[in-house]
Amino acid sequence: QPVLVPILGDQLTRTLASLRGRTKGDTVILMAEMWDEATYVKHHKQKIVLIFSAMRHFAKELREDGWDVDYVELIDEDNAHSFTGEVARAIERHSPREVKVVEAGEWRLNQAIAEWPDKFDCDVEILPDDRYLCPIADFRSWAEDRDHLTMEHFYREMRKRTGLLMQDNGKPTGGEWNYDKQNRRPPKDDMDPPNRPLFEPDEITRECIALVEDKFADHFGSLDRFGWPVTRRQAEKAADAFFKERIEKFGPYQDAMVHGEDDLFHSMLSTSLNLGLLDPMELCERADQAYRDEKAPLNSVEGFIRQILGWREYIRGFYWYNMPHLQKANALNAQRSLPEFYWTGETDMRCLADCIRSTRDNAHAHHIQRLMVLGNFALLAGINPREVQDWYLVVYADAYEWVELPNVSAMILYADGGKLATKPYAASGNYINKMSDYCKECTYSPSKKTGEGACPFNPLYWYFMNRHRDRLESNHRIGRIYANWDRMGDDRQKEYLDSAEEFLATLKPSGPEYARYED
Ligand code: FAD
Ligand code: DLZ
Ligand code: SF4
Repeated sequence: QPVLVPILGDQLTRTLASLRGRTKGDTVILMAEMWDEATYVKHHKQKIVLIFSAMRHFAKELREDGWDVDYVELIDEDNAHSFTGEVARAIERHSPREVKVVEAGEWRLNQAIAEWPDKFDCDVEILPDDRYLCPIADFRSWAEDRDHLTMEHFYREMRKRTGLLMQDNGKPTGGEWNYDKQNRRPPKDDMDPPNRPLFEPDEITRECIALVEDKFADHFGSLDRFGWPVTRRQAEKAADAFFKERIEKFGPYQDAMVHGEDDLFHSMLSTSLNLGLLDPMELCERADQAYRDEKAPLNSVEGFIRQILGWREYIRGFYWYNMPHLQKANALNAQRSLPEFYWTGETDMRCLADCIRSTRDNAHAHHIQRLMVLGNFALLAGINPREVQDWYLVVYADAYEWVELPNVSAMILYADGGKLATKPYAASGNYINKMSDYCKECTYSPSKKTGEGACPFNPLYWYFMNRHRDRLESNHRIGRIYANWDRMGDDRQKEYLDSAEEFLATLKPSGPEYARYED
């Protein structure tokens, strides 16, 4: 009787805890393409192709290596289309003595897995996912006695724990923990960012593209530019290109945005990291080494390590610490429907239109686009968290609930009431104008504050601040701005509020059919 090892679509790592120490003759690996996973939201077409293709490549490599892989395709007749259903069928086929599974990345699936010991006759072992650098239990004990879960504090602990960018005397390399002040450069005309490598679809990927065009035709997104790494080898090439061509300017231009420039100096490695094709510690060590070899400046290397060792781990810990209530949190009582332009891209707001275009074409947008353009608009316009969550989970190829939900609910919408962010990331058109070239050719003007032709972010900003004055006035990081508001006087304030309401009245709501199938 073998051991059955089910592997999920984002667990494509050779050293996965459930595979470590196993012998080939004694193990059956189960992988399944499932309707439930492919449609719990209507994922971007590129995201489904990416996951199916990476799963098929991973299964092929394991087989070539001599492993027994039972791979269930989406179109297999008896496919049960759920994780529990597929494991139940595999138990009938293989009569294993034990099922060994690594916990899932999402709460909903982990709830299902927790029922397996009662459901199945054989033994079931559920292992922690140790591909992350901070175990969930460690985050919990760090978080338990704190009101504010400041990422910077968590990050410093992780630096000390891993020794990344640390001196022998226990001080941070270069004397500072954080070099963000050097990392806010606006875009320049001669930045000349190199393109990331796009990987030409091979036969397996082409089959997945045909499958997705056939079965998921009404899902959001274009497949024309599909070029994501689908194997570890390709992901390593993508990482090589980043360390060779882009890390130097990664830091300074991290928050810059340029119309039509979809990669800039970002690593574009999140899809590979989240699938398990790349290891977070290996990437951080490589960045640390690049600094020590004088191949990359400290502000870029520290910035990159902070994103992975700090933000990524912190976000995952935050997710498990706050589930399941994070899904329903709506501290600002935001109730407006998501505007339809988030799906169609049809808006005169040039910044939003470009971010949505990139999202549709690449299943990707940079962090600052997700945060300060798409997220800022959703926050200021008071879009309900449920629809914003669905949108982000659908549209990005790197989106899984453990990483999407805290970023959306707590980081951009302040829906958790401020546990993650010390103040809402709210900004007027000024910020976008400073950090991008979007405004130059926009129908709207960022310097016009109200009325015809004013950048909608300007009145929306004050509309938001006014609406949430009770909650925000006492916040030491943002409260001071109310003095500016009060100085404006009643007539000017009314112009702002009327302008915002007039704009909001023009928004066409989107139907739920974009994100979810009907029940
Ligand atoms: P880089 O800029 O090169 O950064 C390097 C790596 O750092 C990323 O690959 C990623 O693994 C990690 N990272 C950076 N910021 C974050 C963060 N806030 N949370 C977690 N990891 C981070 N990232 C996802 O992987 N999946 C998501 O579903 C997702 N949803 C987001 C939703 C919103 C509203 C926001 C504001 C951010 C979201 N992010 C998400 C974080 C970030 O935008 C992406 O990780 C990043 O844009 C991926 O591109 P990159 O690999 O070029 O990143
Ligand atoms: C996202 C996704 C999709 C689209 N399809 C599958 C699938 O068919 N089979 C599978 O094993 N996993 C898939 N996934 C990834 C899972 O949804 C993911 O493992 C969970 O969301 C946990 O992070
Ligand atoms: Fe966006 Fe306003 Fe600038 Fe237009 S003017 S691109 S809407 S920030």
